[in-house]
Amino acid sequence: MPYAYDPQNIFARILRGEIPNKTVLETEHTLAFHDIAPQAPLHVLVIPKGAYVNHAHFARDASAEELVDFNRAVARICTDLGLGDDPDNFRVISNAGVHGGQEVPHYHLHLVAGRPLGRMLE
Ligand code: D5M
Repeated sequence: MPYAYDPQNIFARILRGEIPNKTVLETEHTLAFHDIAPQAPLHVLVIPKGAYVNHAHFARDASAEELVDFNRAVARICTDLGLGDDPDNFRVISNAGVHGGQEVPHYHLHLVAGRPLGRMLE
């Protein structure tokens, strides 16, 4: 099923180099950079370079190579930042759509850590 992707969204512009970012990690298919409005001492956004709007689109339409690259990039960041050995020390979130609170319509995963995060769903 095709879906609308806005090539002028801010993360597409970051990927084209039109807007600067504070890169944490770049691989063939993935870019990770610091969130401009961090909600925790560590707040990194991980995005695929491909044009996907949300997690469902990415999981459904990305190639196996892109999926592995993306997930391994997340693991690499956790390891590099010392989070990977303790699964209690970080959270990954991906908002989707209006009800999901998504502001930027290019799939991204928030990786947050560095403070007690509490329970997300009450
Ligand atoms: O989250 C979108 C996130 O994107 C939000 O936490 C702010 C962040 N953001 C917006 N513009 C930028 C730039 N230019 N650099 C870095 N981070 C940015 P959402 O899940 O869509 O609500």
